[in-house]
Amino acid sequence: MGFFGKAFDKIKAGLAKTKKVLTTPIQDLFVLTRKLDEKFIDELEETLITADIGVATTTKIIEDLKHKYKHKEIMEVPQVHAYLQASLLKQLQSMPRAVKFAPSGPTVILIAGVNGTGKTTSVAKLANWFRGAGKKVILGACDTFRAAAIEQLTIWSGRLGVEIVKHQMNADPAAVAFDAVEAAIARKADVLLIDTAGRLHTKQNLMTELGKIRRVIQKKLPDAPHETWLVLDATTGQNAINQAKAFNEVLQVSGLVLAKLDGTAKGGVVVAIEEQLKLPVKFVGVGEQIDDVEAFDPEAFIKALLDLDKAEAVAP
Ligand SMILES: Nc1nc2c(ncn2[C@@H]2O[C@H](COP(=O)(O)OP(=O)(O)OP(=O)(O)O)[C@@H](O)[C@H]2O)c(=O)[nH]1
Ligand SMILES: [Mg+2]
Repeated sequence: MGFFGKAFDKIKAGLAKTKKVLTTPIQDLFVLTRKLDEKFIDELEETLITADIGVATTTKIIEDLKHKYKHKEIMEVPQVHAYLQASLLKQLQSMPRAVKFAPSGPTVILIAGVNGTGKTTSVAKLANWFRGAGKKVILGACDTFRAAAIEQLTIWSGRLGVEIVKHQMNADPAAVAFDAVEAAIARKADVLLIDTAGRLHTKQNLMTELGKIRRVIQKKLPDAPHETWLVLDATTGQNAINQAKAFNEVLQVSGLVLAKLDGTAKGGVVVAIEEQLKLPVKFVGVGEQIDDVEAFDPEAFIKALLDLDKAEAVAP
């Protein structure tokens, strides 16, 4: 197993790394000495926006809080903290988060996204993650756009000791996908992860090509791809919304991989992205190493976002 052997501990440890990279302004607001008043609520509103929780979610939470404050249902700062925790958790828990595995045969997971968001690295990390969960994994190198892309995934497959299906540069990516599905069936793989070339969501011909990859996969396995994940760069901000809309049109995206969460202090972006896209974040990327991926766990995330370990002292 070598240095990849720790994967399963990682899965069990939950969002340990996410917790380490998350430092949000929300954590600083809840101090013992604060009194609950209009000023506090205004500050909370500002802080939630600053933490990238998003306008829609923030407005909903603040309006509701103001109502509860007015009717004396919430009178102290620790109650606000508990309320905030409960509302955010409720929102995140309403999303279907678990990986949807095929009832039998290989589970095909198609990975897409704009250039440089972290697709290939995420494919490698996910391969390691699924393998840690006892799955037999195979990779499909459908980014045939650059020779370096095929090489990058080949190196990962070698390090991980998982099989890879690839063609030459400039080959039809749909043909590679077809072969990869065939190989996954033949080798009795549990999970096939398909890497695709980065593409600008506004480039119609490239988006059409993605649709073709999907249709060709379906020709071989009618209920595949079982999952289609859009990789978003957590540091991107609002443009992620436009990307997701365009990819969703050609691919019926079933979930998000939010890479580079370690590159932003605004972990709240997970909440905003889900609220706006109505798509679940299934995994988060928290670094460049092979084990820097975590299944997104709302409870652990909220705990980290609101720094609940520290807040225990403040709790009622
Ligand atoms: N800090 C950090 N860096 C990441 C993460 N995921 C990917 N990267 C880095 O982001 C850069 C781009 O990653 P790739 O996986 O090649 O991105 P891609 O989407 O496959 O890129 P294209 O195929 O060119 O579209 C690399 O330098 C990665 O190491 C992450 O979770 N955290
Ligand atoms: Mg790539």
